[in-house]
Amino acid sequence: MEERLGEGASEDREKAVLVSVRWGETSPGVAENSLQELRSLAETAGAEVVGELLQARHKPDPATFLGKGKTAELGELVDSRAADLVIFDQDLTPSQQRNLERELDIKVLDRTALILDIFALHAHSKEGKAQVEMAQLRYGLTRLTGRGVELSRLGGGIGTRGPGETKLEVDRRRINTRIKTLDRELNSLSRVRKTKRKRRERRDVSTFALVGYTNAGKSSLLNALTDAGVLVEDQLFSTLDPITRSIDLPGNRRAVVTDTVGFINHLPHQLIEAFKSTLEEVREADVLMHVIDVSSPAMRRRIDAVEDVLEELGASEIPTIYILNKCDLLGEEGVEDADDLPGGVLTSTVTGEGLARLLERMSAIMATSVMVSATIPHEEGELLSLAYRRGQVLELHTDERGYHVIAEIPRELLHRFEIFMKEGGDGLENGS
Ligand SMILES: Nc1nc2c(ncn2[C@@H]2O[C@H](COP(=O)(O)OP(=O)(O)OP(=O)(O)O)[C@@H](O)[C@H]2O)c(=O)[nH]1
Ligand SMILES: [Mg+2]
Repeated sequence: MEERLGEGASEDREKAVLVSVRWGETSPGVAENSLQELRSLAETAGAEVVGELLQARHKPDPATFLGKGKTAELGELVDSRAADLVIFDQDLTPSQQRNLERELDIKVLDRTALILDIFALHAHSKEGKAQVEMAQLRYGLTRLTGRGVELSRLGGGIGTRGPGETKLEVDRRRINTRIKTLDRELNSLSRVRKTKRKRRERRDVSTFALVGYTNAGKSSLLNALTDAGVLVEDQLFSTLDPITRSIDLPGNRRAVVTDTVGFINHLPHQLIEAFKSTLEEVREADVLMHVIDVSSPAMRRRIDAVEDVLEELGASEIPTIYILNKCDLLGEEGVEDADDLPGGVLTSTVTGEGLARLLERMSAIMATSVMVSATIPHEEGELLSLAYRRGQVLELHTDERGYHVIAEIPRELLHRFEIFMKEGGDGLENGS
């Protein structure tokens, strides 16, 4: 499968022309970065980039996204470079995509379709494949109008068509049936994952989840810290299936670290939705390790993009260690704004710099405890047992409102208790 990743002879690879539109307020630097990212995405998907077109506009043309003149120019570029497809950096509406395909007589993809394609290429596990298919179907469903020909091969077989139905309705029904099947499959796979996680929780191990922009070095870091032997590649979205390894930390502490799928600017919503079981590993982690490529000029925007996704996952309250990775690529001047990132640790998985400090930091986070006073509703009894297992319960009484508890818990668990704590915040820091 990996042969498709740009290694084949160049004539086997699809030739792509990239198009990006710079909106009024976007700076040229940001637009160039974005186009460069699209280039990596296209190459990761196995395409050869044979041309690029950038247009500045105030708003997209409702029919063809680009203006008339630019569309004609694009047509000429496609012809002169003998391109096989055009990839837009922005998302197109189904009708813009259709109009462009008709006008240019060529396959037109948008950024979301391209990212979905890479995910499809990199999905190996049963769960990964099912999640990608789910995202693709959801994406396809919104573009079904008039494009039934391509989508019809996704569904069941002859004999599903009822009298008087149009092809479109049949396609829609097939897709919905398949989505339902996948949903069931994913739910049962997600239960397996949950059981594994519960078993870990019962063993009282803290869980750290690596998060970050794609290609930041998350898998490299897991390998460097634990000899995990995870595939590391200079391409986007190498890792899709989460992998968990245990780790010994200074001070005789044990924890587990999970490496999971990377994020990107405008991570397609269908993917976040479909990968919810994989991304649970992030949401349920005690501590996040946000890996940042400090050598990237787009570092700030990438941090924001990652934080947006974390927010969407409901994971933004989880304590976070910022890891400024690839510091071996920095010049003398270092990173200017590293100080704004609380607890940032500079690391390099190439030279090993900072790794010992990172382990210390992880251990220190586990050693800090806080006092909480909370009223935990009866149906959240799990939380009470968590306080018993991982902390020390100092006072407990029960009434119809729930369990009134005063406990000393590891700081990393505070966010789980916070919503049940009384106003005025009684999370007092103890320890280091
Ligand atoms: N120079 C340098 N390169 C690094 C460092 N860490 C990782 N890399 C390189 O960065 C690329 C991406 O590394 P990965 O570990 O696959 O990144 P990832 O965050 O897991 O990426 P995805 O799984 O694709 O989201 C690889 O080519 C690594 O060799 C580092 O500290 N310094
Ligand atoms: Mg990875």
